[in-house]
Amino acid sequence: MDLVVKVNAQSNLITNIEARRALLLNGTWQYIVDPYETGFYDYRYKELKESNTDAYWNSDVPVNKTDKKEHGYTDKNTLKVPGDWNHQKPEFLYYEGTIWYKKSFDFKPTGSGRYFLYFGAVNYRADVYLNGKKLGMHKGGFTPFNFEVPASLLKEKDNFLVVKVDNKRYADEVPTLNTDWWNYGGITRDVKLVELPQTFIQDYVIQLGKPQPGKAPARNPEVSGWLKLSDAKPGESLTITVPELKVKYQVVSTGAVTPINFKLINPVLWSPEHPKLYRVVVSSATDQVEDRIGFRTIETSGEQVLLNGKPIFMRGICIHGEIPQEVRRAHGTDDAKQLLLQAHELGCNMVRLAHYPHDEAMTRMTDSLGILVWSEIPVYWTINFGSQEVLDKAKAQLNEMITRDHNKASIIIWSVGNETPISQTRTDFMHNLITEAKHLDSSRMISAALEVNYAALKNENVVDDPLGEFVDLVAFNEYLGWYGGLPDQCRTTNWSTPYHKPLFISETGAEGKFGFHADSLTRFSEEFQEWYFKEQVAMFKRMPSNYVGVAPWVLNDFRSPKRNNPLYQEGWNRKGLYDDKGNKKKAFYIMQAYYKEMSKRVR
Ligand code: GCB
Repeated sequence: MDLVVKVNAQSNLITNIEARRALLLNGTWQYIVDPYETGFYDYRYKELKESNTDAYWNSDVPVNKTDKKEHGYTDKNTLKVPGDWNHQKPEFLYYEGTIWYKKSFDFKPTGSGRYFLYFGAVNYRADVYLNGKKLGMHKGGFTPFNFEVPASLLKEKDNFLVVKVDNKRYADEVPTLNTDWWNYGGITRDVKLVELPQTFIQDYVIQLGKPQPGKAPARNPEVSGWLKLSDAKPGESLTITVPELKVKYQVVSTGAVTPINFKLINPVLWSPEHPKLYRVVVSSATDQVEDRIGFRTIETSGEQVLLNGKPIFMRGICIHGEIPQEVRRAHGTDDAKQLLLQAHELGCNMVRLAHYPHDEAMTRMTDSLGILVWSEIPVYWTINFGSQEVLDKAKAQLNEMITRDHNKASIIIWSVGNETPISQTRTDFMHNLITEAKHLDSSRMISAALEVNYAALKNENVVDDPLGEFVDLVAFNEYLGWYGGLPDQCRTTNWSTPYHKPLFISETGAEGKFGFHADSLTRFSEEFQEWYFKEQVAMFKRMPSNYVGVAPWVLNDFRSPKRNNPLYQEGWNRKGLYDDKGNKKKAFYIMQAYYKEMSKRVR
């Protein structure tokens, strides 16, 4: 067994925030729209001093009648949190810039605890201020972060919480300027004020270690991982119980991070057929936290993917974190349910959460429904691979994605990016991310969606991107018949990889507008898309024996400013198997039938 005692030293993210006592700060927030960032910079474009009364993080209420105030929060201007701003007001539909959010709240601390403001996600940059003091700044639109709030800063009445949210795109950010999805701005996930003891359980990994290569997990498999306290407390007694399995494991802490290692006696292993989750209770001298954790093993063995020691075939679908019916970012349980039920109807046992970490409600639900997950950071297309700073930003997001979800059994693949153009600089950058991902979590597969050069396509195509050497699963996006030639080209096309690893099709798709009917040669018709999938499925059936699954692009039509055909697109990417109203297109039934067949053949 390999012992996974790896933790990124800089990370202060608190895991399993759901289980913590917290004041939920969701709801109505007041806002000021500030395209020139007047509330942040003075007229010489220097950042305002913290105490400057013109700064929008400071009170908007004049003290004397002679005071000059040029900003103010009012109930005339409010936004709902969580939620992107674009869908909430017609004037914000295409807004990319800064909006200041403000929430007043009362809070009575209960004792001698520590307090943290936790944000599920803010797209893209968040500067957070409480009662005029800056708590911190975070970049990255899809991962959580928390800032400690000194207890002395909290008031019983009228705390003045301000978040400056800026979703402008920049070349040196992750993602970069160019993406094929809409850049929804705002506080898009939950906000909480969390109360914790002085020394608390900050993070833990309670997962099965890797099994002996190619072997089924032992009847009494070993949990190996670690437990991290907020402060180094060597000598403290730590306990993990799994009541249903009668496990009570005790260990003495060795510092901030303590390795753990114990056996489970004959557990029901987590799988799509039986997504068993166990109640797990973690305690230290001063803290206790509960979780629901599934135990399973995942590995590649030769050219196969083994779940609990048995080969699997992944019947996947790519999903954007968007509710197209309301043209907004998805968040929370209801949205997760809607998207996952759609995938379930298609016959999926796997989802690729593209192209960024989705709301935690999604991965909690995949855990309880038994749907395998590919989770990805938005290292997308042509980010600045030559920049150390950009690499650090990508690593920070990788770290946050993994820390949030490393106890979720459903997640089997961490992806470090999508369709990155081959060059030595790119390969070094991506290799670095893969190494980091393995360092953070050596129990899951690491992958990246590689791309295909359509100009160079032949009958025999080899997926030989040099990154193939470093990933566990060779995954590639192909759109043969949409971006290259016509769908009948699939008849003579074969795929392989020289890396002797499992091969996964991480995207394939064509546009079709629901309700537009024509002959199958007419692009954007449902019939064209249906033909495309018929030819693709016939090609899948000729894939080599290391073909382990496919995730078509994409579950639903989604908003993209790059899609400007005035008849068929109008700002929508129409590659959904469902349209933006939830209607199933003809192509849906082709994939559904294929998945039905595959579910009988391979488990
Ligand atoms: C891709 C990208 C995906 C796009 C899709 C398309 O290869 O990975 O983000 O939306 O193609 O529709 O072109």
